[in-house]
Amino acid sequence: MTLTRRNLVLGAGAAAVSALPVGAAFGQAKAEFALKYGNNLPVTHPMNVRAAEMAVKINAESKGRIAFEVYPNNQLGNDTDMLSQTRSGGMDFFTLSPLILGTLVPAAQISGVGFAFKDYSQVWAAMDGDLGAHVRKQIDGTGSLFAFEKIWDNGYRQITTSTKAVNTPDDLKGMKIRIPPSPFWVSMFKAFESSPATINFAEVYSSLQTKVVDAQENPLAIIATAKLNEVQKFCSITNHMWDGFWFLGNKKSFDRLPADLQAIVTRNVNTAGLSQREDVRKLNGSLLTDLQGKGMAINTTNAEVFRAKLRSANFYSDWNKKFGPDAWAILEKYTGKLV
Ligand code: X2X
Repeated sequence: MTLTRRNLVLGAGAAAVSALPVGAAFGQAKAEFALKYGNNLPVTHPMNVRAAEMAVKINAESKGRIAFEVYPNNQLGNDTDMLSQTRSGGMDFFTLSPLILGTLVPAAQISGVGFAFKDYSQVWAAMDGDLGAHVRKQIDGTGSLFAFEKIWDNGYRQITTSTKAVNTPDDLKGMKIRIPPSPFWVSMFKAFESSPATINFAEVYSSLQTKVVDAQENPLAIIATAKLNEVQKFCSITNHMWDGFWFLGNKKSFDRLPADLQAIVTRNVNTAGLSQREDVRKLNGSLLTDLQGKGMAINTTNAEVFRAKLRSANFYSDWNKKFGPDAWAILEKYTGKLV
């Protein structure tokens, strides 16, 4: 069977708990190094399309010495489980939002400051520049984890609800909104005077379906690939933060690889990350009509009104203090003055 991106990903869509079928492609004998990578996104999300491709390349370039296995869609557990497994070595790689990583590395949350990055040119200048380097150094400081240089993209986050459109911050007052498990996200949505509930992504669809929460926030690519439009009526374009996915590795596991295999993994993870960024940007830019066609009511908003609300709640000054002046100065080097 000729392996294409499409049948790799779709095949995995039907699979139960099993890795995307990339190893067998080369009829490879038992590999020296079986490497497990897990993530929390649907099989059809660009992250898994590119991850499946990347795994095929790693296995081929290592001449079968590596069996790189991709476990999508929370197959290895929810984010909290997978972070703990990657720290312990139960998993070798894991892609995680800097803000959820903030539960372990508080400094990592700085890339999620609300309305900080005006556009993607600022995002990549910062994340491929000194801000990304600063955060990766903090991740290294955990002693158990490291992050590859090129952060993968999640995109700008939008708010969806089953009850009403969000036109101004006042519409968020008292709203039961799901947010990922992160102190930073709690702080932002408390500043908006909503009632945030921290829930792992694995449980988001069911929490919305059963009305445990009325709202959530995510980039359009996730709203679409996770089919959240089936349980959400309104989609308010707030672009309230940019979010990414650090491609995290277990240090001990990676250090066991010979240098030539480390180089193959590193080059392919970073290259796949750059391709995934382009895919996510294009997909996020193309989904509004698609989601409208599926019945979602879309509205735009004025970012300055939401930014002013955060300012009046001391959100920026509080986090300036928490991250410290040096880190905040690195951020503002790319965004301009935020407070
Ligand atoms: O949990 C979320 O909302 C998600 C999928 O965007 C992240 O992994 C941060």
